[in-house]
Amino acid sequence: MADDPVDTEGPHADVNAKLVRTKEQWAKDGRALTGTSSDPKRDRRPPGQRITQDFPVLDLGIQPNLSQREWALSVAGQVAHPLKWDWEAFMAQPQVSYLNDIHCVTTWSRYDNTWVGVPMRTLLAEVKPLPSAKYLMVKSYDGYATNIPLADVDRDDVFIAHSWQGKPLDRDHGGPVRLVVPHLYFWKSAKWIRHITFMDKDQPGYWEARGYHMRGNPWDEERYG
Ligand SMILES: Nc1nc2c(c(=O)[nH]1)N[C@H]1C(S)=C(S)[C@@H](COP(=O)(O)O)O[C@H]1N2
Ligand SMILES: [Mo]
Repeated sequence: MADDPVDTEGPHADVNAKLVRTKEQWAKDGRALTGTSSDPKRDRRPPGQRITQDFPVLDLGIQPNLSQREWALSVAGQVAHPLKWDWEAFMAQPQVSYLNDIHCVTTWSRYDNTWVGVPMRTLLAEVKPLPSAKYLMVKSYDGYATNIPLADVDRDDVFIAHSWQGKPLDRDHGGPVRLVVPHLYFWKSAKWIRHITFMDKDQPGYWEARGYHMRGNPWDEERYG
């Protein structure tokens, strides 16, 4: 398709196969599990996490090179009003600043990230999920996908980001546009988002099909399923 900057058949040839195998093995081994659980209200740092100052890049090794003009987000499935936002429509939505911590399943956490983006609740108000909608599948331009319960995005702290630390989001961190779901492990925060499908039944995304947890709450160490 002429409007497809990258292949839509899912990640294949360019995927960093070694990295994928390593992470699958970690899931089998239960790597980094401490066997403890904690309360996010009491413990800022989830069990088994260590703080890093830098911002590591983690993906499948395919980093789509998308201009703002080439990017668009479509939403379909169990919703009353499917939508498609191109860059202009996206930027016409309410713009909100956020401050949060992020927690990667590979054990790094990064505190005090500042972001600007569109609240997920703005998108939900537009599309109006049907009563049958219980889960989302979020799909990206690199072929990545991740599933998230609807209840985990129907929150004030979940948003669709275009800027980080006062600058447009870099390509390697998901620019021009990524999802941010700070209360779940960071693999749920899809970079280069392209499509969201609302579903009645849960289905695994890319990592969830390879041993990662279907929800991914860091304070309960939901690293692997
Ligand atoms: N589209 C896409 N989004 C993705 C990924 C990916 O491979 N492709 N990797 C996930 C994983 S495993 C992590 S830890 C975070 C990393 O985000 P960062 O590279 O900005 O640190 O992105 C998540 N979102
Ligand atoms: Mo990750």
